[in-house]
Amino acid sequence: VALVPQGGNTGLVAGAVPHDGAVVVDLRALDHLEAVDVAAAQVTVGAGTTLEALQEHVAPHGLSFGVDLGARDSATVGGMVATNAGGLHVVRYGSMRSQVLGLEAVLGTGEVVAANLGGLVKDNTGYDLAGLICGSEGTLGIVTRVRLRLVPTPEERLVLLLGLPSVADAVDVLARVRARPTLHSVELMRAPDLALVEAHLDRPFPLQPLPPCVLLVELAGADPSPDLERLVTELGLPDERTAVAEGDPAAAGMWRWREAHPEAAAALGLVHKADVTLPAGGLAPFVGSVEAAVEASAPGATTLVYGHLADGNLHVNVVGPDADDDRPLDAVLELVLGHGGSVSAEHGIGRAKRAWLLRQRGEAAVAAMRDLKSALDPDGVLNPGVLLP
Ligand code: S2G
Ligand code: ZN
Repeated sequence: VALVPQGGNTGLVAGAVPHDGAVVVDLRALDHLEAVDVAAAQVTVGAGTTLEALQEHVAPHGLSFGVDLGARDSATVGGMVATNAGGLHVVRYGSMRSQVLGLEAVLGTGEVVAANLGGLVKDNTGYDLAGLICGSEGTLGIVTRVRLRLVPTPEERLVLLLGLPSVADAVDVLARVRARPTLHSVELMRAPDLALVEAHLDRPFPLQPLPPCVLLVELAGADPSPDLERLVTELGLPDERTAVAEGDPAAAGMWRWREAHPEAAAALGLVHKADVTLPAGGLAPFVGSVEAAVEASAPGATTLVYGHLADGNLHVNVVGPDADDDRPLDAVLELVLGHGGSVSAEHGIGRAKRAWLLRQRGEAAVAAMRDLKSALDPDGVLNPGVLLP
């Protein structure tokens, strides 16, 4: 019987949708939280633990989890491992694969495999099964427990908004921002999309008039203010083009502008989502041509472009085309491949992007993936129809 593992069901590429009589394996009951290993700054949790529950469990120990994302109240750790989730702090801590020290999973054969659940930071004994299962989207094994790396909670957070004339300017600023040791996030927003968010939140953005391009930069650590001052001085932006928030409540207020982008798109109608990566040199040209690429096949569509600029990861949200009209997103993904980018940065392949895997990875790599699949799931019961074309 085909099995479809599900955690919080917050996936964005139809990677956990049952078809043809498949049985959904709901993992949310596996939500136990083991004691935090403070000395090692690690913890083992059940796959069904929500990201929010994990964050609350480790916070009293002065520890945080390196991956954070908007769906934290329902996304589960197991699902985040299965999709190798990225989120808001990849530039500082990496994606889920960088937080996973070990895991337990049930393979398609029914075998229960434990890979370094003890969390040894160095265990160079054979293939990295945890790393392989991370990002396999439930097609090689069902994750049941995960051993995670934790990070010291930064004492102070500063969130800076930088109003810039263009995406090219924002990409130029990246090098200076990356140089700051307290850097935790760099998110791109654009004026037309911020105007939609202003309408959605029914309040004005802190920088007025809306700059063509805005970078949200989070600096966090023991004392991030020298980094902030140095960055603002180096950039030499006029005061009216910068805004700073200090401390959690004010920082959350600034983040609300970025996290409300998908909501503002959804408020307009059905959203066709592309989650893409561009090489640094391709970011500005891509943003400069993506709306025309959409317009060609979907006149009058609304296209939002925002995301994790330091990771080269942009979210393209298109509203307007019918649910079954893939032409606009196909045009976006062709443009991405034309720039040497990736058709999926952090959301995974699921069912939605399966047709693009061969284009992205090539015959030999996909053949190797099939070999791995047939070894670990010989009967093809794990999430059939997902990831592999
Ligand atoms: C983001 C998740 C939200 C979405 O905003 O960073 O990865 O719906 C996305 O695309
Ligand atoms: Zn994202």
